Amino acid sequence: MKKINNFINGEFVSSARTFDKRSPLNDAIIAQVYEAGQADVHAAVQAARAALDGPWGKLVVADRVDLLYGVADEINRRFDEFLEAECADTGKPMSLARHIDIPRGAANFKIFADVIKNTPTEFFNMTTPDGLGALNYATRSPVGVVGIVCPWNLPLLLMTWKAGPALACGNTIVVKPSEETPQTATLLGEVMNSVGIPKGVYNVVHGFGPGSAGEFLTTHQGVNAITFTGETRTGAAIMKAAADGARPVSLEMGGKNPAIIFADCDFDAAIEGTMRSVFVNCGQVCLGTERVYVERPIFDKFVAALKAGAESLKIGVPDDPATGIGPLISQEHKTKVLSYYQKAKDEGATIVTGGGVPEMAGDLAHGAWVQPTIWLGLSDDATVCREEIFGPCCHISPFDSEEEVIRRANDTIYGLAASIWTSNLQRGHRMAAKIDAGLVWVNSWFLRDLRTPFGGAKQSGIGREGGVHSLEFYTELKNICIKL
Ligand code: NAD
Ligand code: 6OD
Repeated sequence: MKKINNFINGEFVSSARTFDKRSPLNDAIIAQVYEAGQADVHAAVQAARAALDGPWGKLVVADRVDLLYGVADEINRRFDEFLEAECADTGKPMSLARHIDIPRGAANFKIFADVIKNTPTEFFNMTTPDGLGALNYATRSPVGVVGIVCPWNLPLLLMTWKAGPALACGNTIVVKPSEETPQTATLLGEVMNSVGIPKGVYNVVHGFGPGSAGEFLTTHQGVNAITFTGETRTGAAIMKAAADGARPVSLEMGGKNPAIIFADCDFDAAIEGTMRSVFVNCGQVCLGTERVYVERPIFDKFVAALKAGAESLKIGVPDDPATGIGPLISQEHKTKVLSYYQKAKDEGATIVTGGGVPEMAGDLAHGAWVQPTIWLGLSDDATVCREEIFGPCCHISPFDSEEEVIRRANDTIYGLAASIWTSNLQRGHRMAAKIDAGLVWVNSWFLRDLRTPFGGAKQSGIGREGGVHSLEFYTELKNICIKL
């Protein structure tokens, strides 16, 4: 049986306890993971702190940048190993991980190396009453040891989205991957060693949240800042933990994202984009669409086309190139998603397609499979129209005016993302300005430029990361004033 170690101070280490990692495909145990206890987490934080004062802390920016370029290149060199590990943990189609998860895992190191290399600091000449003046300038220092708590849906992508900028800024890090997806973060430890990242700079501790590595890390007073991606409830718990010691947090949390389709849209593009935003990664993308509003004149046509698209998706295993949709991450998540499928029925939804579990052959029958599902006919107050499900499903309803659809789209505790489909760009701008969300796509979805601010409004997040915005979180700014 494969064993997955923690990675502390440049070494792969076991611990007193293990937990099982099961395959989403068939529920078989695929690895045993060493769960970090409080002492292990402490050792990781201590190693990270010591590394700040070691060779890492003394590197000039250009050398740090070179090392991070090396990390990106090494991920690309070992691309297939990362691909295998990510798909084994998540069950996602290899075609998806090949195009998104693993390339972004590498790109996240390169882009933030470039950002740190190219970002100037502020400088002001100041006048003073004696006429001699003063110079003000700002410096950026690392914040110190950063704790990174990660989810399971895009494991390498989302972990490196934080690790890249944290390391580029000169911090050291302790990563707590999701208990569901321990492999790629651990593999990255090998990469760090092989390219010469000093020991203690990158550490990985495995385990769960409360009473386990997640809690031990976020409550550890040796951690100077905490960055988190995951559910809003968990983010709130982490914020409470961070209050002790008044430590900064960056939180990327849940969503209940709308797609708004106007009758004047490019119909095929809107269907293609909405298909992706609802079903890609089996609906387990925080930016994904779960509420679709379609202007009445094209409502029936849109529903028919999305139904046809959903029914054409091949449900299958990662290495089948025809697979369009894989399983959910776990049995536990399957139970949660199916409970929403049942709720939709109970609350009177019309099921356009799906609504249950697909028939799978052999041992796949034990996997975390659910059918892509579309509902109609519910009011905006229905449970599946309000709560984040994080599965391959959406509710579609008609609308008649911009004012109406803006009000309905904004009627949520969340504010992560929205997509608007229209050929009238004036309307696109007007709508984008009025939507309460951190990210609005017009005529696209998940089109990313990593230099731009990323994050959620309302209960979807606190803070923004991406490009120079990441520097605001991962560095401490100091103003130095020199009297002349
Ligand atoms: P989760 O909140 O259950 O877990 C995330 C991580 O937090 C895991 O590593 C978990 O072990 C840890 N954790 C749980 N409780 C903790 C605690 N009390 N203290 C410290 N750590 C704790 O989320 P998930 O189920 O892994 O991911 C799905 C959720 O993530 C969805 O809500 C989704 O919207 C959200 N998400 C948001 C973004 C974004 O960018 N906004 C991106 C991806 C996922
Ligand atoms: O693309 C990114 O940088 C990002 N943070 C994506 C988040 C996806 C959520 O599931």
